[in-house]
Amino acid sequence: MTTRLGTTITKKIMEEQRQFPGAKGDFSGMLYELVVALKVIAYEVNKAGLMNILGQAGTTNIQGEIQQKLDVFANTTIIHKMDHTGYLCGMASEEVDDYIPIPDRHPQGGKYVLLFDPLDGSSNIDVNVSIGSIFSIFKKKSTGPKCAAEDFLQPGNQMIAAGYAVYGSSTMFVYSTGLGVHGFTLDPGVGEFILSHPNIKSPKKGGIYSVNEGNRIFWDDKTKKMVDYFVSDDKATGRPYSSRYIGSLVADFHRNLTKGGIFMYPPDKRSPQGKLRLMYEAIPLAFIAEQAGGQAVDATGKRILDIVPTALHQRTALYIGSNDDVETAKKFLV
Ligand code: AHM
Ligand code: MG
Repeated sequence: MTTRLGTTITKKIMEEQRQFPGAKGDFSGMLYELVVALKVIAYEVNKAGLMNILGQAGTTNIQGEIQQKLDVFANTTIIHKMDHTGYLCGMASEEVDDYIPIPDRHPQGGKYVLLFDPLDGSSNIDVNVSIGSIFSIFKKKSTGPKCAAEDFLQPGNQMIAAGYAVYGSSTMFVYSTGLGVHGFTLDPGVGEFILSHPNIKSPKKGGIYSVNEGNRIFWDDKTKKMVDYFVSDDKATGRPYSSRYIGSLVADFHRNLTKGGIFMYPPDKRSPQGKLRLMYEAIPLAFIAEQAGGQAVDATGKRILDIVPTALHQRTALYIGSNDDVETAKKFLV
């Protein structure tokens, strides 16, 4: 009997490595280690209802939010899986106040920096709604074996890879190294991610808008007009759009990436800088969006990938998705 498993993630990572002349395999090794960490998290998320792991851990993170137990688990899993590989000089996590140093086991120090949101959409953990993990990878810029602040505070246009996992009706892993966007589905039988969505391209224009309309009373007029535009009636431009909002950025983004549409988290009176984090959420997803033919901008219409970060936990407004829909949003912003 012959079996055909399809393209595994390992094979795809190795294939892509060959596109980078001179690559020695460090990046591939690091990415594969990260994939293993995400599989461990997926496994834990999928049995969360069976374990005494749901509910709050009783601690708060730097943003003052209550951390869920699975947040803590996901954060620890990624740190412990990645800190001994020798590939990284440092990490930064949405759940950790400062940079995460790497133990002094490798005298040369690693040449990459990993930033991640270990479990995005944490308000959805307890209610069996899709959540995910988001990451981005930069090359170390500073000299010397240790990481410096400048290695973490790089604009998104310097990023070498980004991606996410969605723990939903199936577990998916989506990533880009700048050679298009590729999506894999976890085959739980063999425990391997199999290429299911090669070279994802987002529809140029979609029919979905995603925003938390419960915040409307806190929006400025620009935002109200923009959202009113998407819900007003005009057959020629495919309006009104459908509203879809899960409340897990990674899942909302993934749906809009494949179906077409726009996700918005505008600034409002309560979060004048926006709610989402530039380094852990906006930048990596902006990289994926652009690689799939879409766009991502902030409240001034500026390209997210061109924002030079000044703080690790900086927040930003975010308008992200299909090219034409973000172009429409920009008309209201600038
Ligand atoms: P988290 O990283 O703590 O889960 O917070 C970010 C989440 C995003 O996933 C989601 O888009 C947003 O917060 C939802 O916020 P709101 O509940 O204000 O609509
Ligand atoms: Mg998040």
